Amino acid sequence: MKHELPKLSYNYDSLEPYIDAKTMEIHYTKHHKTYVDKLNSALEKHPKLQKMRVEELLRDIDSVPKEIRTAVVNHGGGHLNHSLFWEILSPKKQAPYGNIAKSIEKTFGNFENFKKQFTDIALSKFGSGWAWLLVNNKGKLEIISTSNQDSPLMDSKTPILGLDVWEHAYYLKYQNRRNEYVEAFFNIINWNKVNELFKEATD
Ligand code: MN3
Repeated sequence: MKHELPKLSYNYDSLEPYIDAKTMEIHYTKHHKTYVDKLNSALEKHPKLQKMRVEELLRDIDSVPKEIRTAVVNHGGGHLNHSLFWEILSPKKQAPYGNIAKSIEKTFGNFENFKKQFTDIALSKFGSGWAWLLVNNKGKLEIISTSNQDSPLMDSKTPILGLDVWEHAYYLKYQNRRNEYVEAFFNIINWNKVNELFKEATD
């Protein structure tokens, strides 16, 4: 079984003006595609691992053979992180609602505090990586960042909202203005999907 690029549920230009069509196209057809291809080639000689979901490989990364472990972390992580990212974006502006909205208020005081903490983490990530809202192993919401394509799953944490802060995610439109990109992100979050993932992670 080969891993595949997931279908997008919107067009490259659907997230304009917040994420431009050219960035979406390159990000999806080049960057994400390369993670998928390199994951498949890393698993080429490991038929047993080919049958596993990327989530399973990453949750138990220590049992992945040493000679392909780094490739699975980088390319498996890259594949999974981007697959989540596309899903939690929406062309239609939504306000946070439901259980996730309640839980954000409970954990961070109010939505503005959450947004500020998430933004601070996203802006202070040095170099390439991701900012996450996740459910930790105690079932609590937490904001963290990870480097490169490291997945929070390797640390037993389940991501429910993620923002790619690699320069390739925003440089064409925003150049060095990562702050404007992070601000824009809050206009295109698919809270419906985040609610779903929150439910799965806490069930
Ligand atoms: Mn990316």
